[in-house]
Amino acid sequence: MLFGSRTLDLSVPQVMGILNITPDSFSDGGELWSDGQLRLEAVIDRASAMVSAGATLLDIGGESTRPGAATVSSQQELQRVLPVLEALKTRFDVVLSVDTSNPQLMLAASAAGAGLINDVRALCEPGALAAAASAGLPVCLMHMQGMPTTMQKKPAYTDVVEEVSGFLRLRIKACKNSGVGPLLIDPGFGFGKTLSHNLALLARLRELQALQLPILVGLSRKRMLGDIVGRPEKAREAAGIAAAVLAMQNGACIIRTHDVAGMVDAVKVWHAVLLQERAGS
Ligand code: 9MG
Repeated sequence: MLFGSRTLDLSVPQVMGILNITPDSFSDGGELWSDGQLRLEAVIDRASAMVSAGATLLDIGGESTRPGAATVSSQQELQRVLPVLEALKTRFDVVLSVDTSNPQLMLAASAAGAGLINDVRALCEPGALAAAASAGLPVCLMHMQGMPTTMQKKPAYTDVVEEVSGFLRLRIKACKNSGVGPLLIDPGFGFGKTLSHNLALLARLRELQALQLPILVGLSRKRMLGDIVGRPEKAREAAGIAAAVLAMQNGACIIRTHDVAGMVDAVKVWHAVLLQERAGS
């Protein structure tokens, strides 16, 4: 699949490293900041470590979607993300994804060398469909029930897999009507979902293949893993790998993670077994 100027073979799962550049993000927020300033050298070092470990995409986020996180203005988000994109695009031969719902940033990021728009609001913000169409980049459409500030208050579904799938189907249609694409889809683990909803989505992820689009998943360090293994965010790597392997087994082809090296090894093992299976022994 073509991501801007770079092609990735999605028949082998690809690992997307998370590069949160917010001072208050979920899990690793703030580590790249000092005295109220983003440390560009530290961002480059973090990106370099993830690329060396085998990430083929980096997801750059300037707005935290953690439940209850502070909102950022459009201008602040642009000021955070664009210098990072500029710094990374010439240094690393990977797809730079921009985690944003902001139409202005979608356009500016496309001009600055981004290869993917990752929108947790599935282009529902006013102007987002038109901006993504003009940006001309692939878009990952994620499902979320509610909005980040309130989404974990009382998530409710009759059949979570059917409802996530139905929502994505509508957004795919809206994108096609507006000339947006190519598309990827994401069930949005943890976004307006209880543990039981998340587990149902993971167990039945294969059903989303009916939408005939590449599936991206983000499970890394999430609360659902903490609820299962009882460990703090930074000690959930093994749990995240187990969940990602299940997701790959059920059709996921991009894995969004904080912990790239271990995930790359897991993908290699999973893929080696797949090839052996296909060889028929
Ligand atoms: C930005 N972000 C945080 N969690 C995510 C997830 O699960 N999927 C995608 N696509 N983006 C996410």
